[in-house]
Amino acid sequence: MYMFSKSLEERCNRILRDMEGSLTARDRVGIQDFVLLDAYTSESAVLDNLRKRFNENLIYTYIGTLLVSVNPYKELGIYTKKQMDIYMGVNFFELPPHIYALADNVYRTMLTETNNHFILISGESGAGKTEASKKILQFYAVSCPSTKLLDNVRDRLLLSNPVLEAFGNAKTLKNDNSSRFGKYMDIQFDHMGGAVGGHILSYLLEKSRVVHQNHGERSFHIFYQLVEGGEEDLLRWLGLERNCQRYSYLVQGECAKVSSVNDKSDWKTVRKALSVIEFSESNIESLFAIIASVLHLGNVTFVADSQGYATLNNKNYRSTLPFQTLWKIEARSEEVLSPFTVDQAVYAKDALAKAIYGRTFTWLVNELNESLANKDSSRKTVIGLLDIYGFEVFSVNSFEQFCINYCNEKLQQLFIQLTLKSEQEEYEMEGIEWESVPYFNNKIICDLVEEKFKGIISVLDEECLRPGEATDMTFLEKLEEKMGGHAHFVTHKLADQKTRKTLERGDFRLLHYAGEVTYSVVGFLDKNNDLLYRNIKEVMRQSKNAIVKHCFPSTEPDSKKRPETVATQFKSSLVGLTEILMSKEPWYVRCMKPNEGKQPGLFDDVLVRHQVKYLGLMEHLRVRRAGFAYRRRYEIFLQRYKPLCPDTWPNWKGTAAEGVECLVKHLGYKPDEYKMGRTKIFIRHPRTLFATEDAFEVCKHELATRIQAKYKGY
Ligand code: AD9
Ligand code: MG
Repeated sequence: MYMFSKSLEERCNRILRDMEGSLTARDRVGIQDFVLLDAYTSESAVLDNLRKRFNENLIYTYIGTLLVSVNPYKELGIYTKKQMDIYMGVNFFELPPHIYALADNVYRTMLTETNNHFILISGESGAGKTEASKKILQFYAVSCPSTKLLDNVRDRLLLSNPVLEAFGNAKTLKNDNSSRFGKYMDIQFDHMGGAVGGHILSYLLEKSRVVHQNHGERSFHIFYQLVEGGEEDLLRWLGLERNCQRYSYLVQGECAKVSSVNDKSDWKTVRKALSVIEFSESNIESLFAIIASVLHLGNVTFVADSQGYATLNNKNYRSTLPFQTLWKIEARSEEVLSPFTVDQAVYAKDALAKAIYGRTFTWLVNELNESLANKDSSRKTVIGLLDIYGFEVFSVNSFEQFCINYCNEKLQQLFIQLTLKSEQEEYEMEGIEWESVPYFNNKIICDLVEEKFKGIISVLDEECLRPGEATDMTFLEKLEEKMGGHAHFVTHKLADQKTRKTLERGDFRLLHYAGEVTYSVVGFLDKNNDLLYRNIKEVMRQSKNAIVKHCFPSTEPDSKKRPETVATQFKSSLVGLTEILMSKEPWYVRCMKPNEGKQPGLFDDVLVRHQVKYLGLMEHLRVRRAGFAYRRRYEIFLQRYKPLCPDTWPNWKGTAAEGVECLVKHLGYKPDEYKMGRTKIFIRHPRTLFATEDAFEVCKHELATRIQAKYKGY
């Protein structure tokens, strides 16, 4: 439980006690907040500090209220209940940096200011975003008020994670548990701070993974969990063998087993989670029947008949399967596919597998939302957690990486807008003297990708409108025509001689904020169109499987009206996300990868330096250092703290600004500790504000005692 009601003395004693018990000199290695670093403009000094702390297993460091985290790739024992207790209800800078301190600070700010917040967790693939978001959720689960009803919500919030991860995460070359979808989750709190509900928004699942994985990668965890962990009778019922090697869709990457992943025990967790979240047994059955049917579908092969048309290869036609859905798909699709060549039939089969899985994932998110929904209409405040797929570069990058990296580009833009840009604009607006800090604005890259009529997505959509004529290569040619000369775009044709050697004819390269990525255009048109044969949709509609039926509704817009392309849908959903985030107070966790080998204890200077650069940490630090950590409108500041000064209490007659001036003079603020803007007071260090807040607590306490004494005799 939180400490709001405890006296200041009690609180201080508790902090001291806890600190004595848990803090050692080791906890103070290096500097805990980069803002206090003397050589704060030196990248090397920042890097040294990060390395020094990392070597002592101190993975967290602040830049003001921003938390920098370096993935330790090992268990540190710093996420215990005891640690949570230490951080609960304690001022941000009183203890060593921790993700719990940030979570606690966001929570308490939300409660005192009754407004909405979000935590943007960013960093490249494998940097620790998903882990960070889980730690935050776990902290709230433990620290928020508890009742029987609230505990039920808490369990559902916590258990939604393993379910979503099973269906939406997979092993990639970068990360054994890589998020292959974007997730934004609102945790809703009532006015007492109880977690009363949640809502999840998911963004573009990488469903192509269902049918194809690159070498060293896997499909989504759930497939392996089912095959490895599924109960005997369940597998029998689904017609599955306990052997991943048997399923063509599971062995493309030739690494069905991963040492860091335990599919068997994860299966148990997911099964249990589905029950707690109250999925009905029939829905659970339907869900696993779909997973199994995708696996069976993957094993369907075609041979050419005497006319060269595709026909089902009967060897794989197993008539003993208990569920009819699959047969319908196959049996009917045989009719549908019969005029196809073998290649076309395989293509249609893969498209179907991807569509079924993608739509089932959407269904799953909707079901989780039903389960997390808070039916009570009273006003709630929320903390949003954004955990999206990180920036990634592979040896071959395709449409999926293009979308993922574009998304990261947008989040970087949001970060810039909310921190570097708006911060500086605010000083200007408030007339605060300020030496501006230059920074790289990645808007130019966002525009290159998304600008109406001109951007890469527009060109791609245009090509998708010319079926039969356009190809991936004509798309590339159009890009060359339109983007030629752009500082962040290059192709084989446009490149100078030296760069040309590093590009294939079918590539285009984008100079992203986080580094160069070369994309192969192969498959761009197809993946962006994401078309499914109408006949197949009709067959799916007749399925007996309740989820499939639901996912292919008869009211689906007809093919006469062109559906929006994948990239355009994604672009719109990111615009929607930006709007959601812009209406809330931002907090940041910047995650970093210490090395490319997922190794504990290895700090690769070059790699970390690169991340320090592109994450904009130096610029952020400069703005923070020169800036003012805290600002408040005069009216609000005066209203809260006026009891601290006899001249302002109980009523101040002059303007709010004059009242604040009088108040801070009385409190002994030194001239360099604060500045008076047009509408707000700016306070340089949080410690000044904390001292004021503590004085306020004491004053409140005294006031209450005096009032009590006064009315005692009545
Ligand atoms: V991706 O963009 O989804 O591919 P993330 O989400 O940034 O990526 P993730 O959180 O999944 O990375 O972390 C990768 C792995 O690093 C985890 O599976 C853990 O094994 C490891 N990790 C990350 N953070 C921590 C931590 N705080 N403590 C210990 C960690 N291990
Ligand atoms: Mg992740």
